[in-house]
Amino acid sequence: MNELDALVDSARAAFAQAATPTDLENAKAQYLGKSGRITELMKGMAALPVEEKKTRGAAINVAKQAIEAALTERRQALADAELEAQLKAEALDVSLPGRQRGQGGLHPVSLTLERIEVIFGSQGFEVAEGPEIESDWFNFTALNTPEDHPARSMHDTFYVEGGSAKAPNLLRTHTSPMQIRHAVQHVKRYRAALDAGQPMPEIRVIAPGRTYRVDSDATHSPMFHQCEGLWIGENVSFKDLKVVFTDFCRTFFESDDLVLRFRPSFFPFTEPSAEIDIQFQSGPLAGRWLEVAGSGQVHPNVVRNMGLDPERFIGFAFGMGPDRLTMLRYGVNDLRLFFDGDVRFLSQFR
Ligand code: 2NL
Repeated sequence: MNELDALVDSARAAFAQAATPTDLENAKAQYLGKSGRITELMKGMAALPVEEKKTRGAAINVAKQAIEAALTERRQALADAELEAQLKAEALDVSLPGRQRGQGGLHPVSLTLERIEVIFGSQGFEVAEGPEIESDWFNFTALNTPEDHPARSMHDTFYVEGGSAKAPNLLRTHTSPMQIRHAVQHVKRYRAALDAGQPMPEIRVIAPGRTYRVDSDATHSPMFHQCEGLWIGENVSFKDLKVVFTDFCRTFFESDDLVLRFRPSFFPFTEPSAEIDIQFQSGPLAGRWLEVAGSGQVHPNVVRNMGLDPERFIGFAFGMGPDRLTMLRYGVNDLRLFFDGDVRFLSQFR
């Protein structure tokens, strides 16, 4: 093997040995650099006669080009290896299970409130929502509750700061005050027509929401939900209440196999008053009478407090507990589960 071929071989070997781009550039300097082997050979030609210069120069050039080709090839190989290593290090395992995003859902009582709103909505009832901190007037007095009624005592009602002795602020004990507010607004709107003896559109409203009483055990929570209903017109009777409420129960519980019973009762705001019980004729709850609502014909004093003449306007009202309806519908046996905020319980209603 001649000297130049040996030089090319040694350059290839040196490039192959270089493990990094830096090593490779150092190896290149030994052959192609300013004082590298090829450069030295070129300088060595100066003393040669012209004819020899030609052939010698051409041969050195061939060797130089071979070394440059080897360098380019090794550069590419190192770059490929580097890219390969980088891709491997940053590889994503697309077969790994994704990180789970917690899926939310409505609270079971919210689901019940939505159902109630949709069902009564389809019967022409508006939905009225309003303050949870109420005045004594809207919560008790307007509803014909006597000054000495036990519900007004500190043992039953949460009173809050900011009111006066005459008009204390309290946490509403039912949603009826919202119905009074709604009725007063409605009557205001049609005052002129009423005074002219013209008809007024009926008041048909439900008031769902949070309510508060001083009470806490397995079946009572200091915060609970209520949904009241009110229907006032010139020709509204107990029969209408029975039709509306029967339809509500059958739709809510998704069963026509259910009967209603009106049991005489007492509330300050209605006269006469009745508890509404239902009985399933089949299914897991069959045979037991279940109390689902209180109701009655709105007391004349309450009609008057709405700004209406009780000789002309009459109607009925009812109040029910969405928490209890939710327990019945899903078979939940402890009310406190609704308010503990335990996701293991709540996620079952998603
Ligand atoms: C019950 C009892 C009831 C009412 C609520 C009412 C509202 C107005 C006028 C007259 Cl604005 N009455 N509400 C009437 C009877 C019973 O609820 O046991 N609720 C769970």
